[in-house]
Amino acid sequence: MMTLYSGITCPFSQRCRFVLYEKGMDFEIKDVDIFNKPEDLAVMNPYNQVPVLVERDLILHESNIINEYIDERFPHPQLMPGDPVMRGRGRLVLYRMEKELFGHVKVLEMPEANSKDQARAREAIAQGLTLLAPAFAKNKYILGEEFSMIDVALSPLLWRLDHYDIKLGKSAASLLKYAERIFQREAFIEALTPAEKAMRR
Ligand SMILES: N[C@@H](CCC(=O)N[C@@H](CS)C(=O)NCC(=O)O)C(=O)O
Repeated sequence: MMTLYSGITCPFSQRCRFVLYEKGMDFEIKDVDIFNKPEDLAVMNPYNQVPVLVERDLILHESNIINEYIDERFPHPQLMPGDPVMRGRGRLVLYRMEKELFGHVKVLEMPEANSKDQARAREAIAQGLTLLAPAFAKNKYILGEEFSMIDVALSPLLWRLDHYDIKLGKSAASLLKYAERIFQREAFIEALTPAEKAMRR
């Protein structure tokens, strides 16, 4: 059985919980307090961070790497595109999402970050999401008509917009409608921790 070491408010851990619930197989989630980390976390992950996935003698860290492993190990429903061209495109979107959005999310997750850096991070995220928004006027999901791993990866940020105090203008309306579509998925709801549920009322 797979065990996921997961932070109860960690957006990266939420991605992995979401994929585990989409697959509907047996797994165990161990909640980790990131302000009081267990000693073995640094043994499992040299960066001493969650999420970490353990399955027998395999130990993985990095949310997108963990999610691709789960997707290949349990292929139904497949979340990375089956076609190599679309898979290549999907990986590129994931890479850019990490650089252009989640790099800033990390600043907002750091209690020690100063308010100037946090304001800059909010601004960069708002700009990045506003640029993404027009695509949802014609596409149901990020890669087109099919829900994929790329939607999984973005969703924890969309869930936290109010929590991070990020305001989007009217031009992002189609993105917010898309977000509601993701939030209604059964697996998304099941994967939320009580602390994450409290982020949106
Ligand atoms: N790139 C990593 C980021 C993981 C990450 O930043 N985890 C945070 C919690 S959200 C953490 O463990 N922070 C504790 C620390 O850095 O000491 C991933 O995608 O898994």
